[in-house]
Amino acid sequence: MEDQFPPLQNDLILRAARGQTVERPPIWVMRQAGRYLPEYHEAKGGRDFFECCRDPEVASTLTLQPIERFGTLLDASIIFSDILVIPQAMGMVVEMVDKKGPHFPNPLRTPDDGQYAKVMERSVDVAQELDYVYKAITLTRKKLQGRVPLFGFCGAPWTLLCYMVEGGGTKLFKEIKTWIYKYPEETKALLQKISEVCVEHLALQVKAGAQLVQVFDSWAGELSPASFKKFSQPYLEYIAKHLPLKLKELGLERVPMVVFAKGAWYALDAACDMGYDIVGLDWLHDPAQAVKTVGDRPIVLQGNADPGVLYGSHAAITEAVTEMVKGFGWASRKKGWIVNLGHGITPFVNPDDLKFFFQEIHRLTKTNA
Ligand code: 1CP
Repeated sequence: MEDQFPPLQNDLILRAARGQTVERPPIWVMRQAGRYLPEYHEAKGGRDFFECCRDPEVASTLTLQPIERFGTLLDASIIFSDILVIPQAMGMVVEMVDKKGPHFPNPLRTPDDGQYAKVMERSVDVAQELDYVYKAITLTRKKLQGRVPLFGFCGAPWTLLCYMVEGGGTKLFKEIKTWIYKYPEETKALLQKISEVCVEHLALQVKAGAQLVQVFDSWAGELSPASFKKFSQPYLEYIAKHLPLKLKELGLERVPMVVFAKGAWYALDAACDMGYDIVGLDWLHDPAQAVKTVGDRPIVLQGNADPGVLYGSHAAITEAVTEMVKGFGWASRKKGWIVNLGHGITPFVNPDDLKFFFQEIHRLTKTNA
């Protein structure tokens, strides 16, 4: 499988992901392709968002944009797709409304509204439904010419269920809270079903050429510590346990797995034992404290600058980078850290300020070498 692709020239993130000592911390940024880049809007044109995801040529062009722009400052790419392709594969209609975000015309409202039974009973042919993602990955690997490794990803079951039940973004989480506190058993059945699709989707992304994978639990922080244990953690663990088994079944090597449970600061200790290699941190974590929590466990941390610092002055960016380099103990450890923001890069960031962030990481980790 791997021999069909050009040889890798920069394997820094793969070595760091294995916990090896490295010359500098690898860097990538969640949502590094997308709305803050003028070339994204240009390439997307008037096209619908999901139409872009479904066109491997367009999706690979968008994936490569940050790599073309930032060159050797970046150490990984992430396939241009969305977490909501899984609900689509499960038979739900999802539209992307310009400037508003995702919209499900028929969300899951109650266990007996017909839609629930339909989703539960449907057998999902992931390979067929999401074939365009795998085609985009294979094409992107070829176009990358081995410059950097490529991430595949999926949404975590909890986060996906939030969207499937709420019908889009929300501040209140009224519908999903109704589900977990009124219909916990039906909620768990759905989460299990979604988890199985996640495993299949990640495995097929690896088969297509993804070299690492990340599970985005963007709404983990909406759960209490007790409800996180019931409605998110078991399903994150299911994915971490079953993806390697599925890969083995397909005759494929295990790949490094990242879990990013945004807002679930209370679950950091648990996240280190969920079966993932890398634990993503949002910016609410103090890096030094997180390093302490990891202790002797073979876990690599990823993160975690406040994405908002990129709206600030260069002095503020330098200060944030300095604090991170110190907090993750880079000078003395030289391992265990993948640089990222604490969440996706936000619209309206000037790409030159992101470039400055990258340059400062390179400069300040070299100084300490
Ligand atoms: O470089 C990349 O990372 C691009 C690939 C990518 C990824 C990893 C996209 C493209 N989306 C995602 C993940 C994703 N999608 C997440 C998890 C990461 C996170 O928390 O930021 C989530 C929650 C979504 C759902 C989603 N898709 C939203 C959020 C809505 C809300 O509830 O706040 C939005 C706005 C989208 C659309 C989307 N997905 C990706 C892009 C570039 C866009 C913007 C589309 C556009 O307006 O042009």
